[in-house]
Amino acid sequence: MNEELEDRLARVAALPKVELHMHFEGAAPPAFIRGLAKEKKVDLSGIFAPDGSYAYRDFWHFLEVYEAATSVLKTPRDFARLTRAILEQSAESGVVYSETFLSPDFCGGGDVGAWKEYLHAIREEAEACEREMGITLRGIVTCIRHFGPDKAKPIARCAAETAGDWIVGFGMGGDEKVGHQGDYAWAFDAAREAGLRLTTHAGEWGGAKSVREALTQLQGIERIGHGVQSIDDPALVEELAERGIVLEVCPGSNVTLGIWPKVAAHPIAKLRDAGVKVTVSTDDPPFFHATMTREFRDLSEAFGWQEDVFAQLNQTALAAAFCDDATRAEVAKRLG
Ligand code: ES4
Ligand code: ZN
Repeated sequence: MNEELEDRLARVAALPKVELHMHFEGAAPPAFIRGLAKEKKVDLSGIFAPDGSYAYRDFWHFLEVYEAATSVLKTPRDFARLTRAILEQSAESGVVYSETFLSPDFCGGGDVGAWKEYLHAIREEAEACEREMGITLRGIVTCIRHFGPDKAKPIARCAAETAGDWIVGFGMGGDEKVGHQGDYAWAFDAAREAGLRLTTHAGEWGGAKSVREALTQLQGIERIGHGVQSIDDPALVEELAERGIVLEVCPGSNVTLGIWPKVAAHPIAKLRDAGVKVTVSTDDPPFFHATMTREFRDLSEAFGWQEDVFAQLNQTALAAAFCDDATRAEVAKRLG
């Protein structure tokens, strides 16, 4: 690698970063989950590769391994410990603001009282980390699509009951090929009426048509998780740009799961050139061997992007963050 490129990648890697799309349990370091499994005497050996990383065959198997890993996260205290492990990991990548998807399914099974206890523990630890490390965390309550619309209703109730300055959004993850976005309209409506901002996973696996579905079958969607398959529908790309819909793009995740063979073939640059508001995130960092530093470096190497492009990506992400404006102003100071 020539010296000029190395210098550029080092400068890009050192930038502060804003991240909007990270699944909380999916960010759990494998050593952390292994440690909890040992403490609780649960045999999770089947989900780890010989080198200690998570092992899975494809996206659908990943969702199974993910659920197995979360099975050792039982108490609010476990989630508080996880909060610290995740924020240490993100802070190491220079992340100064992070929005994370939290699933009450894994925090009391959708019971509002239990969810409030888990949330209290997570928030308290996050605020301690903010004081120590200068990283701000906010939560987006997330229902899981393949659990079905009936399971999404109590999750939306959990979201509505805790909507405020920390739980700032509602979203949906899970298997995009199950059902339709509109099947979950009740949950999204309840969340929106409680003042929450909305994002949903589409256009990672379900094609451009799944992005259209998100925009037509749900009201008030401001951001799309992934959304990158929109590239196959030029009229949709134009619409996204015109409406200012923000894409939470996770290039490393997409490449690891084989949607594109390498970052240089990823459509993020084309989407950006077409005027779509793109942002960059890690999705489930240890599962995909992703870090925000690596995302920035790989994009710079693949597309020749200089620091100004990454500064712009950060500004787009901060403007699209669901936090209040006082928080946004605080984070803006950290971006310099
Ligand atoms: C996901 Cl439900 C869920 N969890 C973690 N990562 C995901 N990607 C898409 N859905
Ligand atoms: Zn995701």
